[in-house]
Amino acid sequence: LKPHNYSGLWDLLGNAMVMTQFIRLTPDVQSKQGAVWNRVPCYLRDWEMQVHFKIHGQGKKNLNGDGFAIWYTKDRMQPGPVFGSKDNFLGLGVFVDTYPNEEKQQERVFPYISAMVNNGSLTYDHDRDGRPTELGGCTAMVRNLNHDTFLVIRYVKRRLTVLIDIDGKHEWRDCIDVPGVRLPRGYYFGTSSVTGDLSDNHDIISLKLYQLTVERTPEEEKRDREVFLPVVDNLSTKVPKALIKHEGWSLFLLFSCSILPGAGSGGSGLC
Ligand SMILES: [Ca+2]
Repeated sequence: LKPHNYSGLWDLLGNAMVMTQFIRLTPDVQSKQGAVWNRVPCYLRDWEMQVHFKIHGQGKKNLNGDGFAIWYTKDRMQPGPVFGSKDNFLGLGVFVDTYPNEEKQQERVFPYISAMVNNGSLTYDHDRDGRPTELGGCTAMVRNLNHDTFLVIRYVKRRLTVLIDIDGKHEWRDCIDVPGVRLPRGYYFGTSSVTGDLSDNHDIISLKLYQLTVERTPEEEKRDREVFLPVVDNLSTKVPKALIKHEGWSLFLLFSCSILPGAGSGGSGLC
């Protein structure tokens, strides 16, 4: 996704605006929400989404909000309360949460990145910054930086990892690593953001999707067979049951679907 070639494959929602060098999901203004969603369902089995983003605004420490989400979900273009998108979603959400709503627990430093997989039955607990349903997370000081900030979501052999490059050193740092995540194919990529009483500019400079090619043993082929609802193996160890109502690998970048300004033509027809 790059601004000049976003139009054929991406839809804007709400207050999102196409600027020269980025897409602004929200401006640094109260009570805004915006999103951009890809139109083409993704049928890749193993993939990596690279997000180049910038969060900046006038608010001083923790007087800014609320952050943004990167989605791989069945539910596209549906505004809602989870960083500007639908709750009880089907799929994956990775949240860059810049405002600590939960006041009691002071041990967590914000901004905080977390991930959630939902089969439609779970509600994101905004007042607790999603703690009850998070699969993992890390602190990431990503506001008002002068250098570029990146996040990668990698999904290979049912393993979900999130890595960040936010220190201006061009090094990936581990943030989230969860095995046994089963995501259906044919969902949509998107990103959304919301501001409330507090605000920030939430800018997406690029989104790049890569197909990853990995070899699987026959056992892994069987294990990784297609699913029709998102599932996390051994979820009970991660999420309290009360909230649920009902190795090594090699990769080659085959193509990229680039969605932002100045990115050239780059294979964007594929995703
Ligand atoms: Ca929050």
